[in-house]
Parts: sequence; structure tokens; C-alpha cells
Amino acid sequence: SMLTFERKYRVRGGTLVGGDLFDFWVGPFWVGFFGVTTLFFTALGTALILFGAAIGGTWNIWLINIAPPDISYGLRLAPMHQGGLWQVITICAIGAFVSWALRQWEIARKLGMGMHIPVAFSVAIFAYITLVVVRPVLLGAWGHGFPYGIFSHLDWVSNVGYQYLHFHYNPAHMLAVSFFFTTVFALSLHASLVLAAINPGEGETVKGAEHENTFYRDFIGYSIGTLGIHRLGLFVALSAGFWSAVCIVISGPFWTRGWPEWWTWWLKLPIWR
Ligand code: BCL
Ligand code: UQ2
Repeated sequence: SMLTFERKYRVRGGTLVGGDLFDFWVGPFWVGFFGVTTLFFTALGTALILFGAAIGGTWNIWLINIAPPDISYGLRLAPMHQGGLWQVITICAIGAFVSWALRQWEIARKLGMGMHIPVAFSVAIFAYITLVVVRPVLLGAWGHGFPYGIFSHLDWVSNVGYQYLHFHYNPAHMLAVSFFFTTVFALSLHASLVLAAINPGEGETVKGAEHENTFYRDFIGYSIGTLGIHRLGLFVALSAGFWSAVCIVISGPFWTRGWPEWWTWWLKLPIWR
């Protein structure tokens, strides 16, 4: 069944591809051309992951692993059992993620909204593509992509981290981590403030934006505002994803030694040299 306001928004148009052809709903879901392509890539990719698990020798969920080709294959296509499966799954993953972003774009157009949602999701896709395409291409082998598996991808992160001796010294990693922590801090401030406003004590009325502003002005002399907190949240969250992509793409293609060594320029500043 439909909520009372839903029918009003079931309007024609806004599609980027296919005109009216896929402009319909299945239950609560709008389909669209990119709904079809999302479904296609997701179904094929999931089937290939199941196939990879079936030939992988274990059904232990923690140990299932679909590895990229050996470095010796360079940037060529590898045989299916030697990493080719990883390559096709990667194509399906990118196809599904990009289809999903374009579907968000079409729905935002249909409803006359801003493009903030597809833009935000694109930053996550950008980080993923940096890991499995951009950095492997810059390093000359698909074998530099990360393996698809729970423990195996953790091992990859640890190994690649220690390859640069101490990844915490990677300046872009520092920025990414700081932005992730700032994001959760800002979200906890926002969530607690909103819940405090709408959960008044016994006999009190529900509070709104003026109370929220007043709380922070009384408390720290500054309130960023109800719109401002969402702008700040989007900025710090997107920055976290952006600097994550930067921190891994510079590890290898730009800097091949340990990250602690990168800081010698700082240690050699004339102030304290
Ligand atoms: Mg580190 C990366 C934090 C210690 C080595 N590290 C990261 C970053 C993040 C981070 C900044 C990963 C997030 C990311 O890329 O998001 N590291 C972090 C922290 C510590 C830390 C907080 C800590 O100590 C407290 N790291 C260390 C130690 C090293 C180390 C010192 C190991 C010894 N770190 C590395 C290496 C890497 C990181 C190596 C990276 O490669 C990684 C990085 O920056 O990668 C870019 C970006 C988000 C994504 C990539 C997700 C994309 C999602 C896609 C688009 C959609 C998925 C849909 C999904 C399949 C659908 C599911 C459907 C549902 C089931 C319904
Ligand atoms: C705020 C405001 C909100 C909020 C929050 C604040 C009324 C409902 C959380 C307070 C936020 C500040 C002071 C910024 C903190 C800065 C960083 C970098 C974490 O003023 O307006 O709206 O949710």
C-alpha cells in the first residue's frame, strides 16, 4: 500500500536514458533504466562471488576469498581461476555502484531536488575505484587490487600498511582518519541535540531550532545552525572519503619508502635543524 503523500510524487519524467520506457514502479521501487542495469550487475556479480566461493575450498564465511591475479599478469586479463573471476567481479561491482549513483541522479531530477545524494555516493565510489583500478593501473598490475574476502581484505590492509613501515605517518591517512573522527563527533552532537529537543521532561513541550541554537550559544558562545550542521556533516564525511582515496593512491605511485621517512622535510626545517 501507499502512504498518503506517495501518489502525489509518482510523476512522469526526469529520466536520463530510455525516456518513458523504464519510467515505472514495482511496488514501492521506481525502476528506470539504471534500476535494470543495477539489478543486472548485482545479480551477475553476486552469482560470480558464489561461484568463486564454491571453487575456493571453503564455505567458512570468514575465510572465503576471491583474489586478484598474480602481479606477473600485469594489466592483462587473467584466466578465470587465476584472478579473472576477481576482474569480472570488479567490473560488475563498478557497474552496479555507478548504476546506483545514476539511479539516484534520475530520482533527484524526477523530484526536482539537488544532486547532493548522488554526489555524496560518488565520493565512496571514487574511493573504491581508486583502490581497485587507479592504483593498480599506476603500479602496472591488477594484482595490487585488494582481495574480496573478510579476513583476506584485512590481511591486505595490514600488509600494505606495513609495506610503508608505519601507515599512521601517511599525511593523507592522518587527514582521512581525522575527518572520520570529526564526522562521528559532529553526528553525535547533532543526534544528541535533536533527541534532547524532542524528548522534553515530563510536562514540558517539545523544543525546536531556537532552543537548539540557544543551548549551543549558552554553552560555547556559538551555534552553527540547523542547516549549517548538515552542511558541516556532509563536508567532513566527503572529506574523509576523499582523503582516504588520496592516502592509498600516493602509497606506491608517489612514495615508495616508509611513511615516517617522508617527514624528514619537517624535521629538517631551519627553525629547529
Ligand atoms: Mg588505515 C585505509 C582508517 C590504521 C593501513 N584507513 C583507511 C581508510 C580509513 C582508515 C581512513 C579506510 C576508509 C575508506 O577508505 O573509506 N586506519 C584507519 C584508522 C586507523 C587505521 C581509523 C587506526 O589505527 C585507528 N591503517 C591503519 C594501520 C595500517 C593502515 C596503521 C595497517 C597496519 N589504512 C591502511 C591501508 C588503507 C587504509 C593500506 C587503505 O587502503 C584504506 C583507504 O584509504 O582506502 C581508500 C572509503 C570507502 C570505501 C572504499 C567504501 C566504498 C563503498 C562502495 C562504493 C559501496 C559498497 C556497497 C556494498 C557492497 C553494498 C552492500 C549492500 C548492503 C549489504 C545492503
Ligand atoms: C548546532 C545546531 C544543530 C546541531 C549542532 C549544533 C542549532 C540542530 C550539533 C552545534 C555544532 C557546532 C557548534 C559545530 C561543531 C563543530 C565541529 C567541527 C564538530 O549549532 O544548530 O542543529 O545539531
